[in-house]
Formats: sequence, structure tokens, C-alpha cells
Amino acid sequence: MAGNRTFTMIKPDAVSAGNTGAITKMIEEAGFRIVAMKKVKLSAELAGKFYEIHKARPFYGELCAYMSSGAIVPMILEKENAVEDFRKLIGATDPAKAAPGTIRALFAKSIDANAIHGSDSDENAAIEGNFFFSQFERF
Ligand code: FUP
Repeated sequence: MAGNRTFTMIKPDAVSAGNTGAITKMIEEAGFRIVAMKKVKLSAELAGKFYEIHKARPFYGELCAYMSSGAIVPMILEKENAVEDFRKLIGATDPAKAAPGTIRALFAKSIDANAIHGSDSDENAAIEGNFFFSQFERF
């Protein structure tokens, strides 16, 4: 089963703009099956833990403040070649550089408030999915 799951979060800008449904529809229409999904709000401390990998980067503090500023919708997704295909569906980190028709091109406001997260490897997809979901929340 390795390689067929990824992890995503719809970020506070997209949730507060009312785009959760439109983004979820795009994800399902692209062939991803939703294995787990919920709506939560992170504390700054938990956001800091999630993004620990970026601790040394200059935008870390702002990223943690932003990611704990409002509700997010984390999901585990399943599809063949999930990590790579999902990165294609969401587009580049900076929405100004994201390909037309990608989720970030359509919904992201800026490089930091960029609508959605997508894991960058199978290993991180598993770590990130485990951060949010127990075994009982996966179907
Ligand atoms: P991505 O994998 O596309 O989400 O991008 P990165 O892992 O490089 O960055 C993780 C998050 O850090 C981005 F989603 C938004 C934030 N970020 C900034 O705020 N400024 C930057 O210059 C780069 C990333």
C-alpha cells in the first residue's frame, strides 16, 4: 500500500473564505478518496510542532501564528501515486507561480496564506496523518 496515501490541510484563509466545499469537490473529482477528515483549530504550540521541520526558516513564527489563526480541515487522501499527484493538483507554494486551474491558483491569497498543504513525501504523509488522526478516524 506504500505510496498511495497523502495528507492535506485546507488552511485558515480558504476555510474562512467558505471554500472548503469547492476545494473538497476538486480533490474528489481528481480521483482522491477521503480516508479521514475533520475541522479543527490548532494552538500556536501545536502549529509549531507540526511545522518543526521549518523551525530555522525566517517565516516560521508567522507561519505558526497564521496556521493557528482559524479553523483548518485536515484530511488523509488515497489514490495511486497520491503524494506526487496531489502536489500537481495544488500547484506551486507561491500562488502567483501556481499553474492555472490548480487549487492554489484558484483559491490562495499569498505565499503564506496559500489555501492548502500537501505532503512532500510518503514518509511525511504518514507522519503528518498520524499527527492529526487516530486509527479510529480512518475509513
Ligand atoms: P509547500 O510544500 O508547497 O507547502 O511549501 P514549503 O514546504 O516550502 O512551505 C511550507 C509553508 O510555509 C507554505 F505552505 C507557506 C509557508 N511559506 C511562507 O510563509 N513563506 C515562504 O517563503 C515559503 C513558505
